[in-house]
This record gives sequence, C-alpha cells and structure tokens, in this order.
Amino acid sequence: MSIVGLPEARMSKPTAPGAACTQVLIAEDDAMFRRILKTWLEGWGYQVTVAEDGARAWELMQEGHVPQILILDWMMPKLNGIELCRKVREKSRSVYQYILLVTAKDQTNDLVHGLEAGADDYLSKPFDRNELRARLRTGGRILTLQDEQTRAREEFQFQATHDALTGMWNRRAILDLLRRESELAARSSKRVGIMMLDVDHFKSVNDRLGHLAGDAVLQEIGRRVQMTVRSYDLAGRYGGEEFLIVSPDCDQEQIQECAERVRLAIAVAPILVDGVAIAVTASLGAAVLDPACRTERDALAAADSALYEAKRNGRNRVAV
Ligand code: GH3
Ligand code: MG
Ligand code: MG
Ligand code: MG
Ligand code: MG
Repeated sequence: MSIVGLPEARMSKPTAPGAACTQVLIAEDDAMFRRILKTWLEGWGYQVTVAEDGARAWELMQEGHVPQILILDWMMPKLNGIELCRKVREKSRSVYQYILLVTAKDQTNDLVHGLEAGADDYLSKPFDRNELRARLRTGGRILTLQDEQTRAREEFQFQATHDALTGMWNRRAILDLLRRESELAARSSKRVGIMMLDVDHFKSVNDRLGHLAGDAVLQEIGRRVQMTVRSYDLAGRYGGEEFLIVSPDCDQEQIQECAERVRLAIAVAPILVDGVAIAVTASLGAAVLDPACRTERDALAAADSALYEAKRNGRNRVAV
C-alpha cells in the first residue's frame, strides 16, 4: 500500500527552470556542432554540460548529473539519441526531463519513431539559431508547469494526510500506517506496539485559558510525543486531544517503557503559553499487535480499554 504524503515526498525537487538556472546536457558526436551549441546556449544563460556520445551522456547521468533539458543528437556511436531517450524515460519517473532530439533525418516516420521513444520535440539539422532558442523556451515553460503541478499535488497530498494543528499524521493516515505496519509485521513475524494517548482533564484547560491556549498545548504535546518516540515510530493525532502512536517491531515490555517515557515527557514540565505555565498530564493505553493472533481493530480496542483503565486508576499513568 502506498501512503501518500510521506515526508520524503516533500524533499528535493528541482527548482522551476528559467534559462538562468537550467541545466542542459548536450550529447553530440560532431565536435564542431557540439561547440557551436554550447556557445549559443551559454550565451543564452543555460548551464551546459557536453558529452561526445550517448554512452558518455548516460554515464554522466548515472554519476548524478540531473539536467532539466537534454539535447540529443540522433546519430551517435555507442548509444544513439533514440536509445538514450528510451533509457532516460525508463529510469526517471519522478523528475521530468525535457528531451529535444536533433537530427539530419527529417522523414515523417523517423519523427514518429523519435517521439515514441519519449522525445518531447525534434529539430532537423541544419536549424535556425532562433528556432532552437524558442524551442528551448517552450521546454522551459512545460517544465515550469509540471513543477507547479507536482508541488500542488504534493501539497494536496500532505494536507490530506496531516493534521493542520500539530503537523502530525491525521487520523486516516495513522490508521493506514498502522495497517501497513501490521502487514509488514505479518510477513516478518514481528509485532507492532500501539499507544493511545489522551490528555487528562483537557476540557478544563480550554475552560480556564481559552481554546487558543488549548490549541497551543496540543501542539506542544504533539511535539513532545514526536521528540520522545523512536525515529521510526509513527505518531498521529487520532482525534481532539487523543494521539495514536504506532511502534514497529515492539514487544509488550518495550511499548510499556516507551509509553512511560512519553507520559513523563508531558508531565515533566509545564507548557508555557504566552507566559502562562500550564501543567498538563496524559494517560496512555498500550497494546501489542501480533498480526498472527489479532487484527488492528482488536489491538486498537485493547489499547483503548487500557487507556480507560489508566484514566480510572487516577490518570497520568500508563496501562497495558
Ligand atoms: P479526561 O481526563 O477524562 O480525558 O478529561 P477531558 O476533559 O480531557 O475529556 P473530555 O473528553 O471531556 O474533553 C476533551 C476536550 O478536548 C473537549 C474539547 O473541547 C477539547 N478539544 C478537542 N479538540 C480540541 C482542539 O482541537 N483544540 C482545543 N483547544 N480543544 C480541543
Ligand atoms: Mg551524430
Ligand atoms: Mg478524549
Ligand atoms: Mg482527555
Ligand atoms: Mg474523556
């Protein structure tokens, strides 16, 4: 199952290209033509890398060079433009690279062949300097548009899976993640720990200090939870003042220990909101999910009834 909006999806994206920061890779076996192209493009502000054939261009990309635009000569030794085009399209699915094929061939069926291999545009030699420039600008516009769409999609995915107040996973996402972890655990005969946390007498925080102060307290509690759990644990806001923590590969003793650490992290120091120190505590119910024996639903119910027991026994405590 794929969980949208995972943090890594937000990481490094190429910036929207304008000529000034656009990386172009030219693969051309004709040394003279290669030099001319490079001079023109640099004159227009592009950052240019050249390769003397398709194999060298592929090598450069394998070494980590990620051009936004590729200008590929069709006829080249070792690896020709069409073959390289196919390899680029097969490999990179997350970052779109604009490919301009350059060739002396100008028959229609060749053109179709080139476009089917994944090229975006096509120029026949000899071509006009201004036409090349205009086509590169078109490529830049398309890349910018794609970049904006990618960002918008990522933002949408992030919002669909995260809680707006705390920035943690939201209820649906944390439940999806619990299911994913439980499936993974089933395959490797491992167990998943879960903790249900509920803030004690939270209503009275709102009543005494107002809803905004209550929100700030929830944010800080979320932060303390995330600081305290292991880096690969997953923490989400389950409901109003309730949090759910999913701990992969965790047994009963470990989940109890972890819940105790979380409890302490909240109780240890009051939360400062606008100069007012607000002492809060939380109760936690912990359970272990052994996928061979029980479902996520059962484990959630077990954590929930443990939480109820922690409340009944006086709050600010952990029950398993
Ligand atoms: P208990 O120890 O039994 O859990 O007592 P409690 O007061 O925490 O429990 P109760 O369920 O009665 O109240 C929960 C309160 O949490 C009521 C609700 O207004 C508040 N709350 C829920 N979501 C939010 C929120 O997003 N912001 C704020 N400020 N308060 C919230
Ligand atoms: Mg050639
Ligand atoms: Mg509650
Ligand atoms: Mg509560
Ligand atoms: Mg309650």
